Amino acid sequence: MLRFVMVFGVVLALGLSSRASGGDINVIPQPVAVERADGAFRVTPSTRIVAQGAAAVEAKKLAAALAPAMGFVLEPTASSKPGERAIEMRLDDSLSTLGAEGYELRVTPERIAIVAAQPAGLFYGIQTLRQLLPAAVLRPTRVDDVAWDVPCVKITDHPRFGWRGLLIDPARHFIAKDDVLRFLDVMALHKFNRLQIHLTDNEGWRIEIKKYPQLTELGSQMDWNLRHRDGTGPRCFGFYTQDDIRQIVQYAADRHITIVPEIEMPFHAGAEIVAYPELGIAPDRLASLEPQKRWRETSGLVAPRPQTVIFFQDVLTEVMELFPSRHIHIGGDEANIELWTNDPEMQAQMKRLQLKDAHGLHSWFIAHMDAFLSSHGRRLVGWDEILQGGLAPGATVMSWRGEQGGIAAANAGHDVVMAPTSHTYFDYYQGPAASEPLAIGGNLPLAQVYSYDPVPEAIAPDRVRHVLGVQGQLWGEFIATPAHRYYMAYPRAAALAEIGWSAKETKDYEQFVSRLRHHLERLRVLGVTFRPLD
Ligand code: TNX
Repeated sequence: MLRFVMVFGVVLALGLSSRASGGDINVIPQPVAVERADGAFRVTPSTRIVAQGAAAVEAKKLAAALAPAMGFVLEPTASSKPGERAIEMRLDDSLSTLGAEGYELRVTPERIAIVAAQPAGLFYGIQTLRQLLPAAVLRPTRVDDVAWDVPCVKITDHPRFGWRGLLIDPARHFIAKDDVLRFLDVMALHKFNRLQIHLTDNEGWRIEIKKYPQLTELGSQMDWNLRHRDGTGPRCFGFYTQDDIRQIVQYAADRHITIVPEIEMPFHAGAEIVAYPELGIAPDRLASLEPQKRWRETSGLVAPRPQTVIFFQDVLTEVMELFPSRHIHIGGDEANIELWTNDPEMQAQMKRLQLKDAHGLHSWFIAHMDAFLSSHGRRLVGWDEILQGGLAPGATVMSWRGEQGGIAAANAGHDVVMAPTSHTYFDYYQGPAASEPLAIGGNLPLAQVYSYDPVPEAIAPDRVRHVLGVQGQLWGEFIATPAHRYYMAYPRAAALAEIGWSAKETKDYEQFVSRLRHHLERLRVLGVTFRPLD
């Protein structure tokens, strides 16, 4: 058999005859450097996990990840005896050259060593180790008759980008807390580190805000049932209590994932207009309507008068208490601002503030949120419409209507996250519409996701560092169940994970698909209802 040495994804067939045992290496996302050697380390009930201090916290996660399928718990210990077969996990400053998320993983027949500068790196080393083991290790129940062999290898790895995200949308169809937690588990295996949760939209307000109880009392109970307008579909209402949120945030943090909350404003705000009509345009008329009818009257656009600014800042105050994320997303997209242009009260306000037009008013409103978040040590993120009428100084732009917004913002010295519909909208079809479940539209096959490079050439070389990373969107208008969500997400999210993590030089679609065939077995074992390959 040939001996393969892979460095930067270049496979060098050395032509040395040797026996490689312990299975192939099919890790997703592709690690930066993989050097394969002969032999394997066998995990048995007598294997020790050795770790101290902060490394021991990660070591417990490894033990917990292996226990269900293996049927034994490898209790971490502080030290091992010489010669004892052990999985060693260690923090080492000298690996800070690999960044906060990088790690080194060495496997020999006697020892596995995962070493990193930071706990996150150890965690990603664990995720790689899980993928080096037989896929059955991911089964939630005990599997007998499997040799838990890890092929001998040296892996040096670190991510290309610091923002590797997905978005879920419980506003359109509510997502039960436990389903969010399962979703995070699968993300962690792919080394994602951001989950944006679209918590508010016309169809529902999904987060308890103590100061404004009607947001959830009224605003979370609207069963729009977008997918089944005849009312036969699954119910789509509900909300997260503040305790639910704390639990989700902690569960994510344990997996080195930051939850980025999104509170939509000033458009996509129908749920808050239902709950508090005084936020809307022509509020007296809105108040006289039945709550459910209110948002359609203003298509979900609030009137950004000073009291409205205070309302959203109050909401953000509670949001900041719950979410440690440095980035707080305020939406900002698709505002039908003609409604302001045509409204006498808003016309008067624009005049008073000496604003040229409704774009100026949009910017004025967003700038207030930016200043507010900045004064609390946070950063505002918004969809690329926040560029119109002038970008607030501290804002990060999420570029969704193509790449232009991201290019303009990065070249102007703002941070950006690339999330263009063309490559990252996982609510779009992934094959011929006739043979796919009903989707919002579009066409985004796996190969197209994989082809994406989040750094467009039009970004000046000295501005490239402003590209924080990349994010895939699972908008929820047509996604009502976990099974369907996984179908839309995977395997496209596996391709996205590789775009966000792996070195550009290693990208090779054929080789990705060949690894993916093994990876799909892992997803199957995990119960992820992915879309099969063509
Ligand atoms: C546009 S992307 C939206 C979402 C929809 C999505 C459907 C963005 C910032 N706004 O509200 O769910 O299209 O693909």
